[in-house]
Amino acid sequence: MSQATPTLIRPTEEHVLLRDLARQFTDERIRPAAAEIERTHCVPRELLAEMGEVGLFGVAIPEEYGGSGLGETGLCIVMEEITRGDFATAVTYGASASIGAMSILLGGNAEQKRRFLPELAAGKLFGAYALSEANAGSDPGAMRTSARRDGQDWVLDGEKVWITAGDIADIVTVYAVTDAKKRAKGGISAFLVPKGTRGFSVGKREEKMGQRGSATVTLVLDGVRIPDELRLGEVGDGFRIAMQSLDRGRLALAANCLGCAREAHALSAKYAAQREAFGKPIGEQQAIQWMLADSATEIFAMEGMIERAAALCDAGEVFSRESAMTKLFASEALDRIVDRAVQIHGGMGYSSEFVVEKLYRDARVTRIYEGTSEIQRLVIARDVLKRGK
Ligand code: COS
Repeated sequence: MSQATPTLIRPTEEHVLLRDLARQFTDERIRPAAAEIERTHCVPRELLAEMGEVGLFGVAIPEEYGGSGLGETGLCIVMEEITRGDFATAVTYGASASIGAMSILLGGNAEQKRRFLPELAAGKLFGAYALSEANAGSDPGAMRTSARRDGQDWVLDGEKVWITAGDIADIVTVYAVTDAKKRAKGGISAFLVPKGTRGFSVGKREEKMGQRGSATVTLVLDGVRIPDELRLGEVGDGFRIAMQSLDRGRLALAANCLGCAREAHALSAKYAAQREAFGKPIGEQQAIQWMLADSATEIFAMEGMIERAAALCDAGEVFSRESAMTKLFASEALDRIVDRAVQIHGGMGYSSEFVVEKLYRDARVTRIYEGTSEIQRLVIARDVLKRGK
């Protein structure tokens, strides 16, 4: 179901080519596999490897580190397109290409970037991001995972929960308390923990309402010894790295919402033109027309917000507020759009034989993960009060 209109108002030629590539890959490789990915609860490693081969993992990584340097704008384009085929595949991809790689790009020193980013860009190394804990979701400053210095090493203990792709990641950015008195104010540090490190293991896997193909796991750290050279940023800089990575992650997530919304809307428009009631297609009934009009309008707003926020990010501006606004609006609009899609499909929309049933389930978590809607409002309101506007 290809869209004729590109998201960008003035896309560069490279961004147009990138969208074509991501769209073709989605239509040929991801969409046909989506039902199987959902059924088996697994995005095949071979599919991720293929995405690496065609260059999708390096989109937001600068050229000097082996990426294509197409920035957050490029990443949003890929996220949107892949999500049209399968949300679970897109979030699995994003665990490495977005939030996993970005924490190294934002927090790493030159040596760490040279060592890890080219392999992440090629999709040969898979990254992930581990911040949340059982009692520290919206309030990560309350985390309990600790890192204590021991000679040239650090020893990490604790448990991280809700980690996307934590089961397949080769390298995980783990945030841990290094100063319990300071916490979010300089008492949290970031560490790169390679898979296979002694004491580092995968625990429980969540059974989820939607996005079932993407693995969401607990990671257990039991006396995990990490050399100081795998610490990201300065000691105490971890909270800043985590938040800056989330600024980008939230924007990419808004692009996921846009992709899912487009799919639900296109399916609804097609169904409304075909399905008849009272002697004519339901799309000719005003009740259905209003739903289609509202969804089209919200999709248009999402496109504009994502484009502007990504442009700010790529220009090196602070965009925390814009990222939070875009994530808030996109996830809440998506919720309304998938709800309308189910309503338009009637009883068929409630059947797992129809894709909109899956889209409805896939969408719900977007108002929760990478910061709930309530946290986005908090970020926005704090900035309003700080700037006085
Ligand atoms: N960019 C850079 N620095 C940031 C930042 C950002 N976006 N957000 C916060 N910081 C800095 C602050 O400037 C502050 O630094 P100083 O100590 O130098 O002043 C420090 O981090 C602490 O910030 P703050 O006082 O705002 O921390 P809080 O504990 O109040 O937390 C919120 C702020 C609620 C916004 C943060 O905890 C949050 O985003 N929570 C949701 C987490 C989340 O999204 N979880 C999902 C997990 S990932 S799937």
